[in-house]
Amino acid sequence: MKLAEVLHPEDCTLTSDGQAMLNKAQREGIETVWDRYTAQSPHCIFCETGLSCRICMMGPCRINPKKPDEKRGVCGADAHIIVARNFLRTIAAGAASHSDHGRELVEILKAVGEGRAPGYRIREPEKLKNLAAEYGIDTAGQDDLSIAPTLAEAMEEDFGTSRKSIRLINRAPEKRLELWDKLGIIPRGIDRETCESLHRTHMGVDNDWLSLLTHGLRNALADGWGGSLIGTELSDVLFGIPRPKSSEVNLAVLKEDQVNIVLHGHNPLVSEMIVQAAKSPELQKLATEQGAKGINLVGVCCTGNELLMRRGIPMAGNHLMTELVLVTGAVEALVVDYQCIMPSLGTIAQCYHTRMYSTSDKARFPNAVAFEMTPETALEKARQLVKEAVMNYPNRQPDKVSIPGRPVKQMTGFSVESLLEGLGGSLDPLLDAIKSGKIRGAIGIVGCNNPRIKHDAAHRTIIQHLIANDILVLDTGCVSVATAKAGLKTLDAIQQAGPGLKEICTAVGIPPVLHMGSCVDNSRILVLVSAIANALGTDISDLPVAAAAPEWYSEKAVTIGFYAVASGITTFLGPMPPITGSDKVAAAATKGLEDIVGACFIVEENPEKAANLMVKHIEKKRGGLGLDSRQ
Ligand code: BF8
Ligand code: SF4
Repeated sequence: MKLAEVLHPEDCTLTSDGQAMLNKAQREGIETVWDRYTAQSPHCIFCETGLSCRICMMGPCRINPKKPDEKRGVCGADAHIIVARNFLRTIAAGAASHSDHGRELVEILKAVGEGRAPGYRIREPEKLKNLAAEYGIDTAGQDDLSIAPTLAEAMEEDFGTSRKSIRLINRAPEKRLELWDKLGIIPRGIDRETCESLHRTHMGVDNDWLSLLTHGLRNALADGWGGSLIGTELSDVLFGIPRPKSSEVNLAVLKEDQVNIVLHGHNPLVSEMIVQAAKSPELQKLATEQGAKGINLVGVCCTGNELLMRRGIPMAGNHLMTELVLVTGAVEALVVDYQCIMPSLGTIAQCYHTRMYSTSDKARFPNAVAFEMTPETALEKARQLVKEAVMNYPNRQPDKVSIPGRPVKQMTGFSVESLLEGLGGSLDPLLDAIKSGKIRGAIGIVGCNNPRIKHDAAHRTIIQHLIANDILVLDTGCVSVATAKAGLKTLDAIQQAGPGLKEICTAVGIPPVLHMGSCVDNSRILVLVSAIANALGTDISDLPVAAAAPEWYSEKAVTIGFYAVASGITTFLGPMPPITGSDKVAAAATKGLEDIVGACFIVEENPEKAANLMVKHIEKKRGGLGLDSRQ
């Protein structure tokens, strides 16, 4: 039987544009992530529970709990050691991804200061100076360009081994810092903790599941308060602090009569240069000469989130829409940097006239043109790339083009700075709303899509339930596309909020779901909750807040979840991480950590049940703070 006969688009995705394109893909014989997911199912139960190990070549091994002689790997590792080692490696991979991204921003900052990066500049001198002050750099009498390399070097030390603690962790509340100090989990260096994770998990090093898990907390903190936070802060310095603006979302942001360039990946370094290049009158004229009405840039995934937050560039879709964007047949160029870019995309591009370009030497893809950009060459290369896209427009095959639906409006651009500005310069109005119970609390809904779960369905169900219960939602990453497509980022959506949240959103003029950016921008949420905890003189774990990743798939999402937990934020997960093979590791992650760091994972795949648990959690935290509680 052909897969298309068993896969029904309406079971795969909640979104109508996604369903339309999945139908088209099936008609045109194009394989998608859902076909491959079905082909791969059922998944290996040993891997799903974390019980397989391929760390060394005495193995690979797997633990079969049902067979007494298969309770240990060849080296003697039991289920708890194997599960904890695998889990720590996942955290290390997520931390490495975010932090390597952050490091590239440090490198650009240095290159800008040294005059080696044409096209880039310091857009937020004030933020640059504030950061320099946090790093103890004396900026008196120095101009921006001389501060930049000094700050970059100080940040480079955060990645290395020469510090006792990464610098920006000092933004955490005093009580949290004391706790981390007591537990010995203050990250010393971003790369150091990740490197140590790989060392500890080599055969014959750390064979204590709790010790492995504890280092996981430290490694995750190095990401959240280190690599990710540096990534966010420097993106703001170089490209601007996001401020509220309106834009649009869904596949209909592609234009039938324009050159469409889709920007995919995570690091704004490349996409920002494409944005600059596409403005060139020369290239616009070239587009007209090729019969197009202009050059249309759209984003997907987190590079898209970065551009949306700062430039209002519309979003074509999230993770599970990335293949379907190409199925429209209307894309001249797909430009990618790194992370979450399916290796299938180049093959799908070849079914149309679309050309896929990879821009990082560390992220190559099948059937993509390698078009490496460096700080020195990025602007010039971006111009060449946009030109190639324009010249590809006449190759479009009109009979293969179909752009479904209509664009949906959305508001975006809620950085901590812009929120504060919107509140009149102080957190007090927000704190008052929480204290009075008009806003019961806030939940950061973050993360991915996963073909295990109907695309965008869990996100939408949970968030509608939360806002109806007067809980303010902050979102980042791929979930933010789901909420925007559902119209939840408009002022009209205020009508779906409970009475208290409705009153506050109306007064401030904000939607009940606030877009805070990409996945590295979850660090913005850390900074915000720390500021709230400091203002209330308490710890993050006491606040009526939570995090949730209802449709997560990636290693980065695990790391984010774990740094949230380590920071005292209870985190609700949809899919269960691969830890159930060890009752000890699973119990610690989903319960025991509560007694150690004041938060843990709560796993619930059913969105209605998960939403109810979140509401209960918020009310319980309110009670703990002596605020009125609806429990
Ligand atoms: O960093 S939400 S699918 S695109 S991992 Fe990836 Fe997940 Fe999307 Fe962004 Ni985050
Ligand atoms: Fe097997 Fe141990 Fe090697 Fe893992 S580290 S593959 S359990 S022998």
